[in-house]
Amino acid sequence: MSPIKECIKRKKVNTNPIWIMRQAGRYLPEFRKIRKKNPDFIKLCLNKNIVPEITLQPLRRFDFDAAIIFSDILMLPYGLGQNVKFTKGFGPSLDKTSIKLMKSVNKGEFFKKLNPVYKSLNIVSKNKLLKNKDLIGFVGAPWTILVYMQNRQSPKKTKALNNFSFKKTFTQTEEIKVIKIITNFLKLHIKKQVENGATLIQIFDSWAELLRTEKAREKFIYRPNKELVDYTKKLGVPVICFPRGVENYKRFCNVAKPDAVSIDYNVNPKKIIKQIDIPVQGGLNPKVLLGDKDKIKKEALKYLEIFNDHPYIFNLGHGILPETDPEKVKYLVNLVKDFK
Ligand code: 1CP
Repeated sequence: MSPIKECIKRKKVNTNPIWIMRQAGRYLPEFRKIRKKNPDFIKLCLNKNIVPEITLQPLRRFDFDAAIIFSDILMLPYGLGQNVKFTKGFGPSLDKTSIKLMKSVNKGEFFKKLNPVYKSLNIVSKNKLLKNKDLIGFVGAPWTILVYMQNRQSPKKTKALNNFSFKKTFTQTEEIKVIKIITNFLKLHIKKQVENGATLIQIFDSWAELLRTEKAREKFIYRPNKELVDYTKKLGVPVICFPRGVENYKRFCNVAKPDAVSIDYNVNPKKIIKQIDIPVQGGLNPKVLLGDKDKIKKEALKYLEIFNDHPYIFNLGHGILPETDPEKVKYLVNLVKDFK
């Protein structure tokens, strides 16, 4: 059994398994070289000749316990007929969408558009480098996808301006309908990833923090995550949820019941360990990796020690920063592997 699965199943492990969110991205010079030659990001995600190699790049350097397929959560709006473009320094820009447009997309068309993603998973799943390691497939959670589909750009851009507001395309009643459509297509996307070799699914609810009341979180975060968690478990694959900034992680875990929960860097690890008993992943602030080795050691050991008697997958509290020196990643991986 892979180290991450052993940890999730609460088997005694000698060392903590480790992988890093966004591990296959912009901080690696070998990725930047490929990216330079492929200016269209969506096209790159759909290139089955290149994606398997990008997915494996971090494993060629570091002893991670998993690879994550090189793709994006915004492949879902793309599959639903909403074009997505990435501009340097700005991030994603999405075309307008409507319920009518979404409803006009059938399963067959959706699969056809995203087929290269599944093909890449299939290819990479057969690689020897993945022996006894997991291949992580992923989706954005329905709420986070809805935010991008409506706002049509990163909420980061509007956050500072007017206290987390974002552009609305849909009325409140429509929002619930759209969440249902999104959820159904997310299920298909999960199923296809699993059929093509994903051994673990992570659900990113990166914009959970935008919802400020329990009532709204119940409707848009807890229950939609639960629906995807139940669905993924039925496929026989473990599922990790990352409801970034959700505030009430306890309630989230009680309702959604993922196999493990990934915590963001604002979560107090000492407090969370008293509140939840499922396996925990992540937490370390990605900025720590920009500091010197002493600082990295101090901060990483803090998490390792707090979670010494709790099933714990080492990871960061959000994606690795593009300016991170790969040498620091190597240092962190060795530190985690040498602990205990
Ligand atoms: O190793 C990996 O994780 C690579 C695969 C991967 C994943 C899991 C990418 C490649 N993106 C994602 C997930 C993702 N994408 C999330 C959830 C994780 C998180 O919260 O960070 C989100 C919110 C996105 C949306 C997205 N795609 C953004 C963020 C925009 C914002 O609102 O801040 C950006 C910048 C992208 C583009 C992107 N996706 C992935 C890469 C390597 C890049 C950079 C593209 C480039 O080179 O310009």
